[in-house]
Amino acid sequence: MGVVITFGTFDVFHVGHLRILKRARRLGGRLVVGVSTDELNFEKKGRLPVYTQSERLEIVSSLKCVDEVFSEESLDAKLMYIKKYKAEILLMGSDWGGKFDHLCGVCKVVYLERTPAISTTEVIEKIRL
Ligand code: C2G
Repeated sequence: MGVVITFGTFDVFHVGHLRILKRARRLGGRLVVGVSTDELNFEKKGRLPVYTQSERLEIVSSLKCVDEVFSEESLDAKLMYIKKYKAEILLMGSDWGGKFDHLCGVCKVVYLERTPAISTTEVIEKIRL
C-alpha cells in the first residue's frame, strides 16, 4: 500500500478534520498531510487562521493516523508535493470535487464526502454567540 497525500488548513481542529484524515489513512500505508501556511490561508480566505501554523502543524502531526506533515506554501504546487512525497493517491474533500482531475495521470485522485454540519466557521460562530 502506497503513500496518500492530502491538504488542509485544519484550523480550530474538529471531528470533520479527524474523520477525513482517518479515512485517508485507511486508503494507503502512509499518510502525508500538507498544512496550509498562515499566508496561504490569508490569500484563500482573507483572514488569518485562529490557530497559528506551528500550532496547526503540531496538532495534525500528533495524530495516530498521520505519518508526516509539511507546510503547504501554494495551492498550485500539488504536483511538486505529490512527486516529493512519492504519493500514489491525492485525497481531497468533496468541496474540492473535480478541481484536481488534471493530476489523474500522475497519481490516483480521490474526493471524499465531508462530514455534514460541522466547519471551523460554524464553531467560531457558536463560540461567539
Ligand atoms: N473536512 C471534512 N468535513 C468537514 C470539514 C472539513 O471532511 N465538515 C475536510 C475538508 O474537506 C478537507 C480537510 O477536512 O479535506 C481540511 O479542511 P480545511 O481545513 O477546511 O481545508 P481547506 O481550507 O479547504 O484547505 O490545498 C487545499 C487546501 O489547503 C485545503
